[in-house]
Amino acid sequence: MAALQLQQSHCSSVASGKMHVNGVDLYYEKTGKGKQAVLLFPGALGTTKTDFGPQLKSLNKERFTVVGWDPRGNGNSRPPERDFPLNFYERDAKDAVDLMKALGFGRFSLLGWSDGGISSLIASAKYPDLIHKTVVWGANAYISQQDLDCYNAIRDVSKWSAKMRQPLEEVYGTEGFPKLWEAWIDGVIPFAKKPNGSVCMEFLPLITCPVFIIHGEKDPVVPTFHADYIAKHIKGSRLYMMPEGKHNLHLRYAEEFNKMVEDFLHD
Ligand code: TYC
Repeated sequence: MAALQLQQSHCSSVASGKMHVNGVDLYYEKTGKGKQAVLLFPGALGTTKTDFGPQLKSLNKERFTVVGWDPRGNGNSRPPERDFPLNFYERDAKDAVDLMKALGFGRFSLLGWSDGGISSLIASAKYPDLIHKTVVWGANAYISQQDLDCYNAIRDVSKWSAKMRQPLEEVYGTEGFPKLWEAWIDGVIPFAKKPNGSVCMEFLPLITCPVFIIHGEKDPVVPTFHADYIAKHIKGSRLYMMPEGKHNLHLRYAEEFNKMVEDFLHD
């Protein structure tokens, strides 16, 4: 019993560190000792801590080695200051795979939320030899007028609920967070001027690995037509619309989410 407890506490322990990748020091956390490696890809401004508590805690540690990371400019991967050039999704995608390579993983799966979902899809298209399977939720494929309206409606973070705002205020400060959020909004709006307003449309038909798309039917910030579009343009992908899910469905319905993801990665 004592030995088992020791082993359990050992395999649920989280190691953290920084890796020098593509000219920046990227922060990561690693847990589990399973054969399958999985990278958790946070949303806009997100960090492994703000976005993935229940996944780091409860994904099966025997089957998976789970890595969370803070993309460059986010959370503990500062400096540099976060910026949003038109290639930022592709830059994050490359940083993610190069971090996993630097950590010694030859092949791994991606779990990407929202902006992290977009970059995960791009990584899946660009680095097919490295990506085993991909799960995305709350991701958008392009920017329509409806999306633009939404960006402008949530630009002012003082109108957000405290629950949404506080975790990011803790990371970036009550003055820093609104500025960085505006920078993100100003960074994504120009995608609307690209052909079809594409954020990742052209990458979808290039993806060959198995992809599971999850979307909350009640997601107030990313309309469900994005999930339909993504599913339709990735050959053989699987789509699940979670009836009660909103944008943060993996936090609110963590147990159901984790189970679905584990089953998909296992198949
Ligand atoms: N993509 C954002 C994220 O990564 C979420 C978001 C989507 C915010 C659409 C606003 O209009 C929006 N968390």
